Amino acid sequence: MAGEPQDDCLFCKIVAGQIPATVVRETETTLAFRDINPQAPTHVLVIPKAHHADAAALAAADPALAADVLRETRAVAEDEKLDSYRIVFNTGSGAGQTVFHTHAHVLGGRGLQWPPG
Ligand code: DGP
Repeated sequence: MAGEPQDDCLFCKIVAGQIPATVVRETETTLAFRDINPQAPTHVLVIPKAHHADAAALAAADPALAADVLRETRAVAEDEKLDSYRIVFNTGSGAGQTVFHTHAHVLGGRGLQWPPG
């Protein structure tokens, strides 16, 4: 069911403390932690604690929670003193999504090219 923890979800396990992560911020509804395979000097993932498979599912099921995630991306950028940064929600396997628990990538600390690959 939307929002319920999933036994086979990596990020639900991080939320539950069953898998370690380098947490940089936490709110009642969100968690932010460093990506295990950073693509930039700052690469932080911001997730809702509740399980929603991707950004589209989150936006449909709980727009207020989607706003919480977006607010936290800004807080991460401030904490990391980034003036320019990119927020990415890979949505669907064709777009590179590999973990099906919504996450915003916050990438910064280097020049970023456009278009992305
Ligand atoms: P995506 O490809 O958009 O679904 O991004 C998934 C990201 O999750 C990818 O950049 C690597 C990261 N990741 C995968 N497993 C772990 C993990 O166990 N810990 C952390 N911190 N990050 C992970």
